[in-house]
Amino acid sequence: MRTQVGIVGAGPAGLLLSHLLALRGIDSVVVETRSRAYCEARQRAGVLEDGSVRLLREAGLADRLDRLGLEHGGIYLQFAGERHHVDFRELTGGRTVTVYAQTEVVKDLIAKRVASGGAVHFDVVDTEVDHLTSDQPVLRFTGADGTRHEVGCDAIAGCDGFHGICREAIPPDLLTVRERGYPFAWLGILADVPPSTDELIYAHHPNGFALHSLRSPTVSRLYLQVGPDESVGAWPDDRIWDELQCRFELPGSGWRLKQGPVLDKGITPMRSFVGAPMRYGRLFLAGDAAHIVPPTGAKGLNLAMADVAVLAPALDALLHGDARPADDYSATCLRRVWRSTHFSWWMTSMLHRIPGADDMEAELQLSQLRYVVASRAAATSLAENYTGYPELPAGTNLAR
Ligand code: RFL
Ligand code: PHB
Repeated sequence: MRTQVGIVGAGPAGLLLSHLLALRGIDSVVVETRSRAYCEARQRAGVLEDGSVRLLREAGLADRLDRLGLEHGGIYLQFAGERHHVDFRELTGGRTVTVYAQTEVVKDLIAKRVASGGAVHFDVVDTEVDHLTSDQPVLRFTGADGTRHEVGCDAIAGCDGFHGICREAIPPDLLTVRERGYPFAWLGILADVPPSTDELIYAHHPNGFALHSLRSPTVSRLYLQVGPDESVGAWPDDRIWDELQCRFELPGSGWRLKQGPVLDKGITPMRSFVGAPMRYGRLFLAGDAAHIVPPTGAKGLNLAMADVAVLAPALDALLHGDARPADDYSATCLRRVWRSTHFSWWMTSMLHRIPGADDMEAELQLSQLRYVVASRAAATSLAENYTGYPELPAGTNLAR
């Protein structure tokens, strides 16, 4: 087998890259260890920045997004028993975000790849990448029918997430890692109940952080800060709802969280991680394979999409004899990655109960929250970061 670009991983990064390359007439093969059904059902992110929505529209991927996505002009920050609105539209001159689940983005991408005859191999095992410093790197995998394949490529994209094999193919002395763990995790549920809010609520509470997000007019997505080593078994539905009611309570307002059947439940650890450079020879890392952020700023999916928006034109140029954009790929992406890493760390530190924190730290946290909702400058900074960074290049020009 031969292809121009071998892509490891059929998450948002790998699938979108494959599509952006196809728009440029570049051939790719995507390999994925999980089944198609698993990839389409995995509950993860839910918020798209302005720039991500524009990219999907320009790439012809927004039919369902334009019908089903929920445009939000702000968020609520709740603390000390009060709920405050941060108005993104007003603060940023009209910028918004769109609530559209990662499951739907992935479904749209897979449907498009399959409809246009793109090669996506699900249920593969034993993926290997080799000869990465030559100009003919090799991708090997065993397909669902047990056949071993070897694919000669011009370049390989490692879009295989945080636990994939591609980052580990870079010699450790050539990869600089910066990382931070957090002493808590998120318990997330999907509930068959209409949202109790028109926009996301980020709640700071003495018991810990809570987030009310949504998936559709009839389905809600809710999160609770829990201990780093807790198991889902310790959280029966009643306990989850009681804790959510407590953390979102607004005394005297009459507001109450609507409850319904829990459709999905999972625990996500929190970590910041940046591996650099995002390239080794003809191997290019994109998305979670290179960097992860805690979900408090809703940045993970958006960063994955921004990376491949830079990578597609860079690979196009490389394949046509111009190495410069590929040489700049890592540095270009890392500027956005570090901005999002800082913002996610800042949101996480401001909103969670930090185990072991003393009264001094608790007061500093509350002071920061009061400042964000009282100062136009501080609120604008949050709004600008949350909605995205038009000033940082993401290579959204799809034309060659
Ligand atoms: P993905 O989505 O992890 O996709 C990588 C794909 O690679 C496959 N793979 C392999 N395929 C072939 N051979 C191998 N050896 C392979 N090893 C792995 C995997 O099966 C997978 O299908 O990475 P990508 O495309 O970079 O996309 C990134 C986003 O998925 C991620 O940043 C966000 O979802 C992060 N994230 C969240 N972000 C938010 O903004 N809000 C959230 O609420 C949120 N929740 C989450 C999350 C990430 C989670 N992970 C990674 C544990 C919840 C979870 C559970
Ligand atoms: C989600 O809808 O899953 C979501 C929204 C905002 C976040 C994290 C997750 O900050």
